[in-house]
Amino acid sequence: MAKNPVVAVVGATGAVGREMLKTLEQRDFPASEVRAFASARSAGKRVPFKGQDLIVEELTEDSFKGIDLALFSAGGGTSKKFAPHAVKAGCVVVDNSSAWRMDDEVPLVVPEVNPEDLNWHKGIIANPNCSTIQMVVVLKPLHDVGKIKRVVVSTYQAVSGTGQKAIEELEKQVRQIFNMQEVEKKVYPYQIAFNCLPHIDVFLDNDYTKEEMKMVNETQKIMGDPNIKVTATAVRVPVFYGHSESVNIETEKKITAKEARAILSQAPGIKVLDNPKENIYPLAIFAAGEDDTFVGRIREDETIECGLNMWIVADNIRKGAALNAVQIAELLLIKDLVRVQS
Ligand code: 25A
Ligand code: L14
Repeated sequence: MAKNPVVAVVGATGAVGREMLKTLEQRDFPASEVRAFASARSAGKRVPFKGQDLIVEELTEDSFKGIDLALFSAGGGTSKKFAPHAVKAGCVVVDNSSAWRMDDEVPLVVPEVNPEDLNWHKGIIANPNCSTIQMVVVLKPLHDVGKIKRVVVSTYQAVSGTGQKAIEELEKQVRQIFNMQEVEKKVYPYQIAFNCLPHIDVFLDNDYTKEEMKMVNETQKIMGDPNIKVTATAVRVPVFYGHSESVNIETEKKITAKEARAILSQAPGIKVLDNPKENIYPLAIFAAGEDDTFVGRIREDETIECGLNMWIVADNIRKGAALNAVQIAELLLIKDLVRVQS
């Protein structure tokens, strides 16, 4: 039996980093030690882990000595700069930022969809974008049966995706509005309270946002099929936790709504909540804090021969980020793909 790895959480003071620590604890991840890193700003702060506090250390190029496995969620810049140093020190990196996702040398993994891609990792494994993760968990079992040709998705994304400061902004704006004060905007270009913003991440030359193009490119890479056409509209809504998505798919072979419900109820990581007569359908308030991806409102698209509509909801900080990263780490250990150094 191999020894347990020393694990680092990089960005441990952030919304995702804290959830990573919580998830490692809840799943009793077999670490011999867990260490917390963030920027100099947070060094010396405490973050809770297993009933105690970890003292946050400043991340430097030399931090990775003696660390076997690092979970990064400190933004793309930090990942670009520090992940190569981690790999040089013999550490395996599971990276939650967008920095390495489309790199041909880096597997992009959702454990329910493409666990086999972990086998060719060269030190870095990328964790996909939150909106993409919950969508592919549902698309994969349907693709296996009916071969998906095209996906049209609109997202309704929670503010927690942007981090703690955005959670605070929504809270504050709601209070300001009820007190008839002027609304302060720091994180988003417009008021998010009682509003919807068709704008997530930066705009690109093709007038799509980067978030929308992540859904296109990452879906093809994870599903291992460049022929799946995806078009996306990503929208920020005034919800704290849980992304919702309206997803329309066109398949080669017809799948009825009834068949889709049966296929999805057998699939890993999915809970079907679909009983319209009883008002049962997925909601962000049900998904918050849960591990499963919820799917419902499954209907045949009556405008085409082989099409389905559905509503997919998951906790963006858990399955969309921290949980998926920890599941990847668990699989790396099971597959013996981490070298435990001491
Ligand atoms: O580039 P990307 O990939 O698009 O990612 C951008 C951001 O999106 C989040 C994550 O934010 C990331 O920073 N994110 C990424 N993937 C996500 C996903 N799938 C995702 N969110 C949801 N789903 P976050 O808030 O979760 O985490 C930020 C953490 O990163 C630490 N960090 C930043 N730079 C670092 C670093 N750690 C090491 N080295 C660096 N160079 C950051 O720690 C946090 O833990 P921190 O010490 O910088 O900040 C701790 C606290 O300080 C406050 N604060 C933040 N910025 C400032 C500030 N205070 C003063 N001035 C500031 N400029 C915050 O309150 C924070 O809690
Ligand atoms: O992982 O909601 O690429 O603002 C970047 C922005 C995740 C969420 C990523 C947001 C994200 C995000």
